[in-house]
Amino acid sequence: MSRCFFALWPDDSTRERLAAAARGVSHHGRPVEPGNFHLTLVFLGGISKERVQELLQGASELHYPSFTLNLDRAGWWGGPRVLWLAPTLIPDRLTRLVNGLSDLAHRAGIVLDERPYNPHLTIARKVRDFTGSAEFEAVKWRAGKFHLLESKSLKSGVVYEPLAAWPLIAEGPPTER
Ligand code: 2AM
Repeated sequence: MSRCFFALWPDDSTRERLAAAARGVSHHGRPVEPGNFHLTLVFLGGISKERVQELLQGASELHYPSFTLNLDRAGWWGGPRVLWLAPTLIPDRLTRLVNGLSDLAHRAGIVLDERPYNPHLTIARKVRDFTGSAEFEAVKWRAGKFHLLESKSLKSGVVYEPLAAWPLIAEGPPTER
């Protein structure tokens, strides 16, 4: 079984800008390595090799348009104690992509988390409280691909390994927000 999820995986320059933004958010938690930064689209959990193959095939048949995310907001959830960056405005194209990938996962027989989708990029864990102190430049992230990632627990900690990537189709300017 592999622990997998679909995600947006930033390119190097976006990753650097995200790292700079994350440094502007004060906390006493455990920072996430910038090399691990990602935005989960659909969390799949532990799945078999056959399921992975099915998803690889299914995802290659999807066609969704690219979009830009503006990560302009820092926040904290007390339950899982994670600190994150998120977009105030959720592009309709992101929602459509997540719905398409969720349908694909359902068709492969994967039972998904039923909680509403809340796009966020975790920048620190084990954060006991957050004063809201954040001074950073919003990061515009042009999402031109999506990835299937595998989460691997190593002695040195968790790392995410991209298993495959698919392009999002470049289209004219969005008509929706
Ligand atoms: P998080 O950053 O808020 O922890 C890999 O674990 C990725 O999948 C993380 O981005 C994690 O979100 C997300 N995720 C979503 N649902 C999850 C779940 N039920 N268990 C673990 N991770 C989950």
